[in-house]
Amino acid sequence: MNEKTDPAVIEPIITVQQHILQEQKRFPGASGEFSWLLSGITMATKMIQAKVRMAGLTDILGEWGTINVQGEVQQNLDIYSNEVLVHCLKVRESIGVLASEENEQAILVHGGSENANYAVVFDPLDGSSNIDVNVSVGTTFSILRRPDGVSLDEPEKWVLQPGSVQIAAGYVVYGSSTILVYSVGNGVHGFTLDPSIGAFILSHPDIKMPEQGPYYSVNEAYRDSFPTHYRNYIDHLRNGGLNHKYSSRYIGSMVADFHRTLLKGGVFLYPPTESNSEGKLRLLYEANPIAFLAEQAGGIATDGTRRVLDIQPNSIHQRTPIVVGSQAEMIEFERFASEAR
Ligand code: AHM
Ligand code: MG
Repeated sequence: MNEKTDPAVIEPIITVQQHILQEQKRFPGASGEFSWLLSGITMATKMIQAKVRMAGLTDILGEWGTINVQGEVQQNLDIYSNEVLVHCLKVRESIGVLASEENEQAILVHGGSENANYAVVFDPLDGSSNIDVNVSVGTTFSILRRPDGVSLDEPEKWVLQPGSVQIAAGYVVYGSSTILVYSVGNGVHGFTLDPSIGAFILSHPDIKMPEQGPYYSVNEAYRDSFPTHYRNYIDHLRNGGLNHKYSSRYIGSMVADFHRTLLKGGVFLYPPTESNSEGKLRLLYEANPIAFLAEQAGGIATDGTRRVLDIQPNSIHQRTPIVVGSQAEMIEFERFASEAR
C-alpha cells in the first residue's frame, strides 16, 4: 500500500524575495530598498517569460507586428522586454538611472529624489535571434551604486564604472524552465520559476563552478580570424592537452551558453576577430554580469589580457572580448595568452 503523505506537512521552500531580504542584511542601511529594487527585476522577468512562452502562438495567430485592438502596433519581444523592465524599475524610488542595450543613452529616472542611489544596466532579451526557433534566450542585469560626488543629472557617470564595483548582478534564462541566477557578492544562487505559483524558488543554492569541465563553447565559424593563440588553445583542448578531449557546445545565446558553463564547467569564449577587435559582447550588461557571477562561483573571466571586472568603461555600449570559465581551462588559457605576449 502506498504511504500517504500528511497534507498538513508543507515542504520548506525559499523564494527569491525571502533570499534577497536575507542577503540585504549585508548592506547596512539598505532597509528594504534593495529587495524592492530586485523585486522589480523579478516582476519584469516573469512578464517577459510569459511573452516568450507565447512567442510561437502569437506568430501563428498573426498578431506579431500588427495593429492590436487599441490601435497600437504590437511590439517585437526585444522592445517589449525593454519596456517591461523600464516600466517595472522606474517606479522603484531607489533607482536613479537605467541603461539598456535597447536605449542609446542612459535614462534618468526619479531625477529629483535624493533616495535614488542605484543604477541598473541590462540587456532585456539577449540572444533574441533564437526566439523563432525555440532556443533559450535570457535577460542580464548589473546593479551599481551612484558614485560619490556624482550628481543626479550625470546619468552616464553612474554606469561607467568597472564591473568590480557591481553590488549585484545576474541573469534569467528562459529555457526548458525559467531560472534566475544572481549574486550580491556572497556566492551565486539559482531560483527556478514555479509557474503554478508564480514564484522563483531556490533550486541551486551556492553554485560552484566545477574545477574543470567537459566543454568549450565558441562560434567556430570565425575560427580562421581568431588570434593564433586562441586557435592553438582550442586545438589543445580538442586534442586532449588538458587531460581529456573536449567536446563543444555553442547555442549562440550567451546567457544559455554561460549557464551551462557555470553548472557543468568548461570555458565560453567570444574572442576578438580580424573584423571585430573587441569581439561582439557588450561590457556593461553582458560581460560584467557573467564575469561577476563566474568569479563568485570560483571561476575566472578575462578579456584575453586582463580581468574583465577591472576594465574601466568609456561608453555604455562598449564591447569586449571575453574568455570565462573554470579554473583549469582559464589557467591554461592564460598560459597560451602569456606565451603570445
Ligand atoms: P544580442 O544581444 O544582439 O542578442 O547579441 C548577443 C548574442 C549573444 O547572446 C551570443 O553569445 C552572441 O550574440 C552570438 O553571436 P554570434 O552569432 O556571432 O556567435
Ligand atoms: Mg545581448
